[in-house]
Amino acid sequence: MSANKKKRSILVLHGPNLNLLGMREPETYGTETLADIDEMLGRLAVDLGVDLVAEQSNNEGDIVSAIQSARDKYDGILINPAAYTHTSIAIRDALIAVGVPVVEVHLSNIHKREEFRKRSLVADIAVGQVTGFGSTSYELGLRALAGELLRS
Ligand code: CA2
Repeated sequence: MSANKKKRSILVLHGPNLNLLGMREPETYGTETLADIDEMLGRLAVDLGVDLVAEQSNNEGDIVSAIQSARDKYDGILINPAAYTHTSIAIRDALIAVGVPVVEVHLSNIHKREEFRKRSLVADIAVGQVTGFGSTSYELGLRALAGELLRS
């Protein structure tokens, strides 16, 4: 690492009900638990040379606060807003306000499910969206975000 390149840090945010992963609806969301996904991301972060902190909340306000607090602490956000993807102007506004690159991920393919899941309030303000690959969506999203940050 050259002297003027500091290590990049990434905040991973998981939205409501993702704490139930691996316990219900495996046909839609797979059999891995959230802890499994966070462990995988932690290992990948080491390989990619980035710092990573992961948080989950079932509460919209807590997610907004976590995004706001990222301002001086993190260089990018990897987020699965879960159901708030489709409804939360507050999360969208917080992501815009914090101004760091955002990558949106989903376990299921939101474009081939119910109509209401096809609209994301995050997609057009994100660097990109990875959807439909199970936990691999998170892996691909982290690789993409780390690549984006390490190039800048
Ligand atoms: O596919 C995704 O990652 C979603 O963000 C998951 C959300 C859903 O509302 C989005 O439309 C797509 C739901 C997360 C709920 O997770 C559960 C996990 C296990 C059992 C029940 C729910």
